[in-house]
Amino acid sequence: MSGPVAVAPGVVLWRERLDRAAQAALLSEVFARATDAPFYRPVMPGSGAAFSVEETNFGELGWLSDKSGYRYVPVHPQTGRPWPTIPPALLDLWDATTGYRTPPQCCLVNLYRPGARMGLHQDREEATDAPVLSVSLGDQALFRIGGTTRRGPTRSVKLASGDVLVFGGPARLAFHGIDRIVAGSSTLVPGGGRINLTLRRVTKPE
Ligand code: MD6
Ligand code: FE
Repeated sequence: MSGPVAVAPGVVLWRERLDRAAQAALLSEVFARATDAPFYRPVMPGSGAAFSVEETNFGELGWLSDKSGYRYVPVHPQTGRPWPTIPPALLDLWDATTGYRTPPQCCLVNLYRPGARMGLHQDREEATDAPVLSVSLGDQALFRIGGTTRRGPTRSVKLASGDVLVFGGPARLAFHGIDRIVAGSSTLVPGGGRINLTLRRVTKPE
């Protein structure tokens, strides 16, 4: 683990914050929960076009995109069951890196098989000033971040397995996305690909 790097105002990156053993332990916690809350392919509001990433969630609220919009929901859209709990190691990481006064309510899990990507977007369905904490596992990804308008300059940073990013302050509403995955750059995820976990506070703390 090296010291944090400031990627942009409000964006702090710890490369390899999780070592290989911690990555493997977290990955098995993720896949164990995904047997109860299977990955599904969300669709875009309006058009109904399928995402190239697959998703599931942990925590009291899960982020969902479907034909009627983006929102947080308490149950899995296919099973109707509550989402599994957030892995304790992630709650510890939230405390250690964000220092935010209350725990996260959502862990959105994105699964990128080779070829999957995520277009530039803002995360703005959360009614709070809390940062978002992002953990990368598996294949490297090219992460692009810009400003708070869709146009304008962007910069790219490679995210590798074990990297942890805190996204807050002036960057909280910055556009960002994943241009591509470097297939075969890691052996961590069985079948290949990348998992990204983002921890979010959704509602304002009391
Ligand atoms: C990804 N990450 O790394 C996608 N969102 O696969 C995000 O969309 C993201 O890394 C909010 C804050 C941090 C992020
Ligand atoms: Fe995002």
